[in-house]
Amino acid sequence: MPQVAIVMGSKSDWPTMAQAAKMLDTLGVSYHAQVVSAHRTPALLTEFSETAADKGYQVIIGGAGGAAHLPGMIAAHTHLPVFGVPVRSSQLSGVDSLYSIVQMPKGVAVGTLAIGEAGAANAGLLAAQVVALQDKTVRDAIIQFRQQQTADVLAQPPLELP
Ligand code: RP5
Repeated sequence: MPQVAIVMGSKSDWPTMAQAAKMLDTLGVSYHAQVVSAHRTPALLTEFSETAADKGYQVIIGGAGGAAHLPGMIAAHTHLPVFGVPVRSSQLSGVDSLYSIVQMPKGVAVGTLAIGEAGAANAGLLAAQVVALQDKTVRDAIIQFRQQQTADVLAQPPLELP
């Protein structure tokens, strides 16, 4: 069974949420990605969330835009850690998504990431860091990724005027 579930409110969220999948690929973490909508498929959301732990998922990443209730409603149905990604919306640029995800009531937690692709990539990274607590191969991959990222910055040539 995959270690991480990536769910999103609509297929239109996939270009953003694919950044989470790419990060998990980079770090050698297995995942399953699917559309689960809090509003359009509420019964599926309940079934998915309530069975996620028994299926073996360790972390759930939920991405949604606009009235982005998906991560919070998943968190309401499972004890697994849930990371929420606010997807950039066409009307309000994702600030609506951010506010919808971040303001959880005390007692039900969602770890909220930044709006858009950076948030999705970091959700993948955070999910891998959770998996790495029990998985030495993933831990080594994260350490290697961070070292390479640092080396790439330090190897950049001096800046010149544009
Ligand atoms: C949300 O509504 C989805 O997460 C998506 O970000 C947004 C728009 O969905 P579509 O109309 O593109 O399917 O539920």
